[in-house]
Formats: sequence, C-alpha cells, structure tokens
Amino acid sequence: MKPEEIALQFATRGTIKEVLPHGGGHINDSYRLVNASEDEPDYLLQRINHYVFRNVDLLMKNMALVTEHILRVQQERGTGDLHRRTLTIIPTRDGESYLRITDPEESYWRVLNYIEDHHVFEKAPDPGIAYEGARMFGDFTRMLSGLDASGLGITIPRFHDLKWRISNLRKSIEEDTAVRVKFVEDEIRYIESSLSLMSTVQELGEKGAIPSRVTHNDTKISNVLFDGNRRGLCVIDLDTVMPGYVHFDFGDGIRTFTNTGEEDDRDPNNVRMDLDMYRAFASGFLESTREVLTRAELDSLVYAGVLFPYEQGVRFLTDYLSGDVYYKTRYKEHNLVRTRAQLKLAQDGESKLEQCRKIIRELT
Ligand code: GN1
Ligand code: MG
Repeated sequence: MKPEEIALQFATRGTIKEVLPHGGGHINDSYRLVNASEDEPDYLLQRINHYVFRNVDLLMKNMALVTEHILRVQQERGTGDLHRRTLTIIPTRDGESYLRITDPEESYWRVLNYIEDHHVFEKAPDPGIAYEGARMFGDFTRMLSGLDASGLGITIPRFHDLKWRISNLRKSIEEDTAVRVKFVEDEIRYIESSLSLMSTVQELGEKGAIPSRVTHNDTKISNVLFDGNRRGLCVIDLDTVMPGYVHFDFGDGIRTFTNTGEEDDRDPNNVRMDLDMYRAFASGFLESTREVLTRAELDSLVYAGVLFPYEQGVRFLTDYLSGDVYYKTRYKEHNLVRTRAQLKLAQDGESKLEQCRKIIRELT
C-alpha cells in the first residue's frame, strides 16, 4: 500500500494534498503529510522498521508514556508553543496508536504531529548549537527523571550491551559470511586492545554503582529540532527510549557533536574529537542534569565519550562482516568506511581522555 493510502487511515484534520519523503534516518522511512488547508496542521507519517523494532506494540506504549509525561512536565512549567515542543501520537481512525498492514506485506505505520518551521543540523556547526542541543538532551533526561524507568519496555534488547555487541562481532568474524575479515585486521586488533577501558561503564552498571534511568539512546544532533533563532524546540526519535544509563545519552552525544568529520567520512584524517565542542556539549548537558545525576554518574561520564564511537564502530563492523544486513548503505564499502571513521574517533578520544576528564570536572 502507498503512503498516500496509509495516511487516509489516520485521524488527521483537513485534507492531505501531498506526501513528501522526509528526513534522513538509517532505520525508519518518514513522510511529511502536507495539508491542503493553511489552517490545518501538517503531519509526519512513519513506517516503523519491523526488522529492527520487533515489538511495535511495546514501542508505541513506551512512546505514549514518554510523550504524555513530557507534555505534563511542559504544562506544569507553563511552556508556550506546546505543539512545537512535544511530540503527539495521532491515532488511527479506529483509535489505535499505530496501523498494522498485512497485505501485500507486513508493515507498521504511525502518524505524529509535524513540527512547523524547524531546522535540523546533521553536524553541530558551532559550540553555541552544540550547547543548546546538549541542553535539550539533558532536559529530556531531567524531565524523564520523574518517570519510573521500570515502567518502560525494552524496544531493542541489549541495545547498548557492549559484551553482547562484542560477542556478535566475534561471531561475525568467525563466520566471515561476506569474506571481508581479511580487510579489517587492524580494526579488530584495536577493538580487542581497547575493550577493557571501554567496559568501564558496563562494569559500573553491573555493580549497581550507577542507576537505571529513562534514556533516549540516540542522542545525535539531528534528533533535536531547532527553531529559526538557534533555540532547541523538541527532542525527536523516541523509538529507542528505554531504561539505560545516562552514559548512553552523554556518550552518543559526544560521538556525534564533537566529530570534526562525518560519521561516514571516507578520510579518517578528517575525524577528530573537537575539545571546544566537547566542552560545549558537556556544559549544555550538565546545565540540565547536574542536579539530578549522582556523583558516581558524574565521575564516570568521561568513559562514555570514548565508549560510544567505539561501540558504533563495533556495530558498523559487525554489519560489514555480516554482509550489510542492518544499516541502510549507499555503496558497497559504506559500513567499512563508517567503521574506520568511528574507530578513529574512539582512538582520538582515548588520547584526549585526561583533557576530557578535566573539562567534566570543571563543570561539576
Ligand atoms: C541508527 O536510524 P537512525 O539514524 O536514527 C541506529 C543508532 C545509530 C545510528 C548511527 C535503532 O539510528 O543506534 O547510532 O543509526 N538506530 C538503531 O547513525 O539501531
Ligand atoms: Mg534513531
């Protein structure tokens, strides 16, 4: 079924005159539903990737809990312009939070409010934007610190379980399905040699030294919408919101905000961890969270900044070795290019670990 036909099944207002492809996620497909009437809002239609998100029902229940909680907090704060500052699930005409289609193939769809006049940055252009984006993600953590994490389901089991990610990588090396191991021996060596440093956060979690919280789990800059005045409007992409450690959000933010190159830079020499951006991200994030985080969390955040480029490198490499089955790729070596860029960022971060520790210490 076409997105145009799917759209008709949701309880939208007005008349949809156009369906335009929207955004650049690696997992779901999104479309903007343009309303014929100026007075009626546009919407966002999304096809939920069912291969990645096996339990759509649970995912949508999480999303309802989180969006309702955020709306309540924003209302208590007296925030204006609420429809641009919160995500709202638009139900189907039958009152369901999503639509399941079985014919001709199984697919899952949902509709959200479209946030008017927003800007997305694929990369943080300057420290001011990095600060603001980080403040938004920190505020997300802060708003959800009032929601019991155990009430949320796990949308992707073991999403940031490093041991599991490493065991999958080792399996993909052993199986060598795509006959590519011979190209990545240096990368594998680096991953093995840094594993013990990278395991710090997981070990703290296992010991119970850091608490479980509601985490976003995909805190890249393109998941914050900005207005025309460089102010953050809203955090989007709530599919991976589930219980986790604050390190997951801090770490993925550092991975994406501080990279001087691209996530998939073909030249790893372009990729470094920019310390001005680091300071900007850390100070924005901590501005919102300083009061809710424990000392043990604050003292160990620095490890998250190296862990996330590393873990992302491990995930891209596993997909490369498995023959590109998870991430959308635009060319044959795309996952290899991504792997090298991410591991370069992890290595650069490792070499700057003490400087980063100092930055965080100064801010806490
Ligand atoms: C995926 O689909 P997108 O771009 O929001 C991935 C993230 C990765 C990211 C890398 C569910 O996110 O974990 O960090 O790509 N999401 C999932 O860009 O695997
Ligand atoms: Mg995402």
